[in-house]
Amino acid sequence: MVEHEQRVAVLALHPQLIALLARLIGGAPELFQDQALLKPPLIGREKPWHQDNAYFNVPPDTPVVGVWIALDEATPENGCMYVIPGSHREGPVVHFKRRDWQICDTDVAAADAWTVPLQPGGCLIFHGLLHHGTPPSRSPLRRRALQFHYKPAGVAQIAPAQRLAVFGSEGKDVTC
Ligand SMILES: O=C(O)CCC(=O)C(=O)O
Repeated sequence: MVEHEQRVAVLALHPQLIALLARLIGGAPELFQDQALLKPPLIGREKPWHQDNAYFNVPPDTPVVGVWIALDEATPENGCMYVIPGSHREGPVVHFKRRDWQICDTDVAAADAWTVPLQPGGCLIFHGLLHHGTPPSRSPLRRRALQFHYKPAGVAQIAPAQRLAVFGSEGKDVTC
């Protein structure tokens, strides 16, 4: 979107945001993914608990930062973010192909979860290893969001097999 829509580029590359991200990342941030996340009314699907780094071919402990911006009011009813504060400090955890590419439900400290309701324009900034997800929506209110992901500029790429050796469950004698 950033390459095609100036209004998105203005947000994703805003100098104040980039300065904040540089402090969090400890170096120059590089935008590498932008997404529109649409949870429709009444039928919006769950995004189960996961760590974003499980999806990215960068060294698993890379300080990737996600920026999730609500475009509509986001509430527990229409599928706002749920996070487990501090869970990024546990490092990478095994993901399973279940309802999605996700952390096993029984491996998540769900009792420690915080909901993150946001007004339109409100923003959640979070580490790529944070355990997070969104519930299904049965609300009549749609929930739209933008999400940008940044990594340290110049960070090495890894092969998918290297990523799965850490985040994948195969060969680890673990069940879900
Ligand atoms: O917006 C959502 O419903 C889920 C977003 C998310 O956690 C992700 O894309 O990694």
